[in-house]
Amino acid sequence: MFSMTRRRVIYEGKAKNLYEGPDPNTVIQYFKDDATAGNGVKHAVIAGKGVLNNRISAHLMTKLESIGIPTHFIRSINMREQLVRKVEIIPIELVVRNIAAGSLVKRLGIKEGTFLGRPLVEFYYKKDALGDPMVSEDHIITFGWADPYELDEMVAMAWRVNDYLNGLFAGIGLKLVDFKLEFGRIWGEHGELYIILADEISPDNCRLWDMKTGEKLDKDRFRFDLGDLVEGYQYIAQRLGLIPEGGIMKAGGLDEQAAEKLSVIENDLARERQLREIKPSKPRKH
Ligand code: ADP
Ligand code: AIR
Ligand code: ASP
Repeated sequence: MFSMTRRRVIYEGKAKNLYEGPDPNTVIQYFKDDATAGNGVKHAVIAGKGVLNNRISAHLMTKLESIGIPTHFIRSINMREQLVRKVEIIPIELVVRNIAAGSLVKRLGIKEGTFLGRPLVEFYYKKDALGDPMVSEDHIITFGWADPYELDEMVAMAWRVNDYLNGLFAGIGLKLVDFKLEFGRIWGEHGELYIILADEISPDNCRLWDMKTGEKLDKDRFRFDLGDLVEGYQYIAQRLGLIPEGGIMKAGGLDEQAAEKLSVIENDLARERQLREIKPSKPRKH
C-alpha cells in the first residue's frame, strides 16, 4: 500500500476529490458526503452518502467491464476511496432517459413518468459556470469537445450501458429512469486512443424508482426534499447485495465498524489492461 501522507490533491469537486494515485496513470477518487443540487446552489453533508456511492459505483463499473465496456475503475481502496485510471475527461455529460423526469419534464412539459419507448440520448456541456447547458452533436464537433468518432463511440457505449443496467435494476425491482455518464480519453503504448467510461455511476447520477411503489430512491430525494437520502441509497445497495441487510448506519451517523467490514471490489480486466499499457503518449496526427 502506498503512503497516505504523500498524496497530493489534484482536484476538489462537489461530490468527490481526486488525489494523485500510486503511479502517474492512476488517480484516487475520494467520495465525499457532500450533496449538491443546482450546480452547488443547494448543499448539505449527509453521513454515509460517500461510502454508499463508492460501493455502488465500484460494483456497477465492474459489472459493465464484464460485458466489454472499458471503464476507469481498478479497485476499491477503502470505504470512501477507489483507484481509477487517470483519463482526460471529455467535457460532455451524456444523459440517457427511459422515462420522462427531471429537466425533460420541465423543459418540454412532458408528463413525469411517461415511458419514452426509445431511449433518449442528450448531451450537456460540462461547465458549472454556465449551468451545464444542453448542446447538440454539432456543438460538440464544432467546438472540438469530441470528434465524430469519439461521439459515436460514446453514444454506442451509452446504449449498451442502458440495456445492461435496465436489466440489472429490473432484476432487483427498480426502474432505471435516466442516468448521466462521463467518458475520458487514454492513450495506449503505441499512441492509440481509447475512450473509457469514467466518473461514477451511483444514485447521485441515476434516477431509480421502486417498481411496485414508485418511490424515488435517488438524489431527487435531496433535490426536492422527498425524504432521507441515505435511506434510499442504502435500499439500492442492499438490493444489489453490497451491504448487509441491517445497513451500515447507526443512530447518529455511519456505523464505521460495519462500513470497514465491506469487502474490496476489484476489476481484474481493467488491471490487465493497465499492465499492457506501459507508456502513454500523445495521439498521432491522422
Ligand atoms: P464536479 O466536478 O462536477 O464537482 P465531482 O465532485 O464528482 O464533480 O468531481 C469529480 C471530477 O473528477 C469530475 O469533474 C470528473 O469529470 C472527474 N473525473 C472522473 N473520473 C476521472 C478520471 N478517471 N480521471 C480524471 N478525472 C476524472
Ligand atoms: N445528472 C445530470 N447532471 C448531473 C447529474 N447527476 C443526472 C441526473 C439524472 C439525469 O442526469 O442525476 O439522473 C438527468 O438529469 P436532469 O436534471 O437533466 O433531468
Ligand atoms: N450535479 C449537479 C450538482 O451537484 C446537478 C445535480 O445533480 O442536480 O449541483
